[in-house]
Amino acid sequence: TPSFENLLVESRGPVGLITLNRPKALNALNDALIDELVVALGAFDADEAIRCIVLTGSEKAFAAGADISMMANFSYMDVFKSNFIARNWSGITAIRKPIIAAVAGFALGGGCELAMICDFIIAADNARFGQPEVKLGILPGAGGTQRLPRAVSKAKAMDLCLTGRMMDAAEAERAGLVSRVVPLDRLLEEAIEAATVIAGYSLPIVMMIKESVNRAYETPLAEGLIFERRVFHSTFGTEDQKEGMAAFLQKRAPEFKHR
Ligand code: CO8
Repeated sequence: TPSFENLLVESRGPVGLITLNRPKALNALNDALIDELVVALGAFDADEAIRCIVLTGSEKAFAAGADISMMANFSYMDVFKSNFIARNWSGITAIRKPIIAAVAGFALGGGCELAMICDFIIAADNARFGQPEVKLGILPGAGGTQRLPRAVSKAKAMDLCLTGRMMDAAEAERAGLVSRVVPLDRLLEEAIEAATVIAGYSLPIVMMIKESVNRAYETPLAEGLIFERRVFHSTFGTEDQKEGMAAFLQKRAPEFKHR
């Protein structure tokens, strides 16, 4: 396994666990961290023993955004030429196995955007989400103005992006940004339990579900429904469909072959 400067990487059975680890800067994001994250995610994606991934930060911060000390003196040419932010983020969306974000503390700016790029978010009760870029004289640059309105509503997204205020875990759950809120001391356990449930299913089926739900964001409904039906039909060509249904009828637990 490669060693990382900004991440801790370990496996918990079939679950790959990645912890953002720049504690001095509240896990502020820089290109080096995202580069490492793409490598670590790619390694889990390629590892047959891993079937689901959990991405987390510290108790105080999932990530407090892009590193402001790094950005402060950037010029337009600096950010244009280096394709600042977007350069390496597409490596995250290329991952085919599910990624659960387990968010405690601050998820601000790029940190909120990173959580939203994951497949779903489980939040600790101390989590706080926001897009405070407006306060710095910039706007969100890694999907905040695009993924947030799709995840919540135009009203909530405008409110957060324009005022720069933070929303707490309860508000984030009401708004639909997070799938569940759990006590801080249960966060990692709960995320790993959810990932372990997912890891118990057929991996190709799980990847088809991820791919199909993601189509909902990228295609009109009619196209998405056609995509879903094609993939749905294809599941009947898998051994795992035979096994899943046989196990149900025989009142036993399924033993999926493709995991
Ligand atoms: N960048 C660099 N350093 C940071 C950042 C950051 N985003 N956030 C916190 N830190 C540092 C602080 O400077 C401080 O360092 P030091 O101890 O050396 O003074 C340390 O972390 C602890 O922070 P605080 O003392 O401020 O802790 P508090 O508990 O008082 O406050 C807050 C916590 C509210 C999170 C506060 O630190 C804060 O407001 N941080 C900035 C949040 C912010 O504006 N984030 C958005 C950044 S812009 C952005 O993300 C652009 C998005 C584009 C995507 C790019 C992804 C690569």
